[in-house]
Amino acid sequence: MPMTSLSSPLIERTSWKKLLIHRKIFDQTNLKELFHQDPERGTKWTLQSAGLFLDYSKNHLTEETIKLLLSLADESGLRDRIDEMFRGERINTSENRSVLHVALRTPKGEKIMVDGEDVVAQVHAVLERMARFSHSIRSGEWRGHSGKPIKNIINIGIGGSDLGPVMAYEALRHYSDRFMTFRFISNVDATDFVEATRDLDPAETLFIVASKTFGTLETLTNAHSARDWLLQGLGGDQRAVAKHFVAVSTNAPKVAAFGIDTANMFGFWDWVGGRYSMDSAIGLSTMIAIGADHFYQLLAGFHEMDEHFKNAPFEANMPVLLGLLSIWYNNFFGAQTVAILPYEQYLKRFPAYLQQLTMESNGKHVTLHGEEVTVNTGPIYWGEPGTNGQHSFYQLIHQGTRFIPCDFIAFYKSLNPLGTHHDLLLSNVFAQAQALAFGKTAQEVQAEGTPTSLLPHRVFKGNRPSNILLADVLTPSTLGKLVALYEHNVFTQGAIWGINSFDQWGVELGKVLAQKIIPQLQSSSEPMLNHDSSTNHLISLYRKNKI
Ligand code: G6Q
Repeated sequence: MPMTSLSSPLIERTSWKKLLIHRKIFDQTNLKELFHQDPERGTKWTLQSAGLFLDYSKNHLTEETIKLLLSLADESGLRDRIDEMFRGERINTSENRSVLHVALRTPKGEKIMVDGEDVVAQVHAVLERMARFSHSIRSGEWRGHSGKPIKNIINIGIGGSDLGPVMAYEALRHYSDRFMTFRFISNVDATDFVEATRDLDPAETLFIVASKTFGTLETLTNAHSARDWLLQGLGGDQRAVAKHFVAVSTNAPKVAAFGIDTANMFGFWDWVGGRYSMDSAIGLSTMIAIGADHFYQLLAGFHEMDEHFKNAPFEANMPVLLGLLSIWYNNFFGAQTVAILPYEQYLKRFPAYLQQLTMESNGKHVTLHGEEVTVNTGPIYWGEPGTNGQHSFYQLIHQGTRFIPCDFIAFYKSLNPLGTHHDLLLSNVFAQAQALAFGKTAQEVQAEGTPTSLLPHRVFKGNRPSNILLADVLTPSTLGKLVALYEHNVFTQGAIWGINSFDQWGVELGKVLAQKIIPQLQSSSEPMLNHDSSTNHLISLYRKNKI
């Protein structure tokens, strides 16, 4: 068994017990008071690493808190867990797999051995093929079946084979080839397919079928519809498929069975989890959009954060600190959620991407050893870009009854400088974090001449924690750092809870049940239904009304 055996159950650890006692201090004080006591607080609790700046001063913490959280990390064997991952040990125990997304961005020439093979060399061989292919598409050298160059790229995939590519395309659109169109089809709802293809010429369209298993219902259904659409548009010649379909998968036999030449397949490996795969061949659409050089910069950004995570002492380790703060709020303050608030329009899909990364990873109810956990695990991640969110759900964060730690993400420079926009945007980041932390007292509200009857409505209690992450400007490299930061933040949390952050058995049951229901919705004769009475009724109702 490669995993470190932990000395004691989580709630029995000395640091855990001490944290429970220490937590009580924060009932007697608040952020305003903590800032008042220490004028240096705003600079003291900050960290500049791997090109990112983190201000974590507006958190419920003192030196003792950090000391105890760091002891918890030590007592939980975090250092060993990190080393095991980077060594390629099979830390995904329920699937008996290594977890090596860090190998996807390890520089050429370095070595990571899995089962006697150097996986870094394999990664770079695929990257080089991807780069050649991307170049041939972008340069117009690759021609479609009727001789036209490819102008439209459609990625068909779902979950980890979709969210990363969509997020990265949106995030890096500034760097993308504006003469090309990029679309992403994921949902089995035909509307997704129809709307993505309705205005495109099949002769100029390339489909990337992205599926690790090549057995996913949604992706295969969409891929078949894509093939029909293509053949219909190009006169039915089956040879067109070779020029308009490529696959990204670990499953060559299934790719071939679909009719895609495996010469046009880009592989990856079982040690890359779906939600950790945007920097593998699953990123082919990203590479075509931004070009190979930018893609390599993205990988370099990931790697810089990997090195920081692997080597920095925990007290100066950004993903470790963020992970520990999440544990602190989740388990000691009863926080149910974390809000991700990017003040960068290009990061509009980043919260959705992080939802899968965080919740599929840490939404677990048993430990690595299969025992029921004794504390809450993965918090709910959600969010929207600012300033838009300020005009909708921020009300609840400021004045509601829930406790919601927030991560603000912003950049010193805009990719689209225009008049005063960027100063206005950043002023809102700083102001929101300030308002959350320090609020507005009844006296302050009264001093503005507010009628007494309105005072309670206009008071902001404050004392709401947040982190602010700042970087210079959104580049491919910065995006890589940000994604890796959250990957390792998730890892840290999972290691403390002692859960497997790398399996996802929870998605299976619904899939299996749907397979049973499909023929019952489609059969021409009345099916024998033996589900629960609600499901039976819903199936009958649908059958009656669908015609
Ligand atoms: C991610 C999950 C899941 C997966 C999709 C698509 O970690 O495993 O979201 O990515 O179910 O799977 P395929 O890539 O195999 O089609």
